[in-house]
Amino acid sequence: MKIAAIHAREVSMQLVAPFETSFGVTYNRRILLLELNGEDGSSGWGEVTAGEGPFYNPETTDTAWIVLRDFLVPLLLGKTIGSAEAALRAMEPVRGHEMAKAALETAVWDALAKRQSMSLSKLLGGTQTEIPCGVSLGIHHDTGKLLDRIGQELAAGYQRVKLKIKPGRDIEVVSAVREKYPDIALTVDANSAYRLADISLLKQLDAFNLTYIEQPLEWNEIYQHATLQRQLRTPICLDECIHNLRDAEAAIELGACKVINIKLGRVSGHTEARKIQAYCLEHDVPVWCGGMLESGIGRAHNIAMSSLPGFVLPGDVSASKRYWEEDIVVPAVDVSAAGTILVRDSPGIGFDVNKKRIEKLTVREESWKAVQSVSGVPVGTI
Ligand code: OSB
Ligand code: MG
Repeated sequence: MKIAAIHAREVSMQLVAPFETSFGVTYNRRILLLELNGEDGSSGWGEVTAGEGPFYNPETTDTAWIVLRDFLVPLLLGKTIGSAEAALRAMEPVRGHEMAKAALETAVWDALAKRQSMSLSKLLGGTQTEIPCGVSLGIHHDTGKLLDRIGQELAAGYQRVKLKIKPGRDIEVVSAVREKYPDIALTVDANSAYRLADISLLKQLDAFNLTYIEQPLEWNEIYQHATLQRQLRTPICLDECIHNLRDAEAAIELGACKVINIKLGRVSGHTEARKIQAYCLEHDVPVWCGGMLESGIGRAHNIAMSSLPGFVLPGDVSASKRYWEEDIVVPAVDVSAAGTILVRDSPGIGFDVNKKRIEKLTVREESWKAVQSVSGVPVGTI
């Protein structure tokens, strides 16, 4: 496929409810969407999952825009690529900026799948037709309201509840939730809010039969997680620390975690995600798909990835209506009463992109086109 054009749009999407983590509160998402066009008429969609500020990882909506426009798009435009892996390789000169790369890499996958009239799940090698879903609940300052909210999510069918925690909103909150819901699958996510010196507090979490504790220590610190894991009964699940297969190998070999959260943006797309998934499957390490408050496009990519073998734990991929009044894909992502999402078998990401809705939400856009060629000779070289 020859990449003829890439169209970038920033959409502004208000969350139905604010989402609070240990690093801040999000009210409104600024999401970059990429539409990639092949010269043969094929097209694919990708989403930049970076936050508005550099607080989850170093990327932001704005850094992704600049890195895409000035460095990544020029590396792909006009190139003929046979696979998404080749697109990822072409972007290798740029260090980091995984979320910017992932938007392009996942758009290439969508386009390649659509070109073959094949679902993305099938092209990736997915084997599950339904994926298990959990919810990620932001920090609540009123524990009573949190308990009610959990009741609603469980009634909707969700199979696991993840609580965001931070110093001052941790042990007491988890204890109250465990008391009211003694048997549910429960996890916590600290988003790097603790340090090894907090070990006595973190050890108290062992009392609550949590499936795992997600990313307790620094975002780029694998070694200290190994030190911590040796002193905890509860498995550690790494999120922020894992950017590629090498990080996953290091973490597992060091004993820094027993579970891995795979996020497409954080690992630069499906190619690297699959490598991590295959490695974890071989080493009996359960994985699950994390979320970044995505629009329907990112969510659709997450669903396809979650259909791969080894995604055995419920992910953070949940229904569109938990985030948006109206999503940008049709149909909206829906969760069954059993707490599952059906994997789509229509071509590519399997959802229709609602361009009218996107246009309404767009706050800036830019197109980049490959230099036209005349009888196969690039204009620039004539
Ligand atoms: O750590 O998993 C995380 C949201 C924003 C940034 C980081 C994280 C999250 C979530 C929400 O937990 C997952 C979702 O519902 O999309
Ligand atoms: Mg997390």
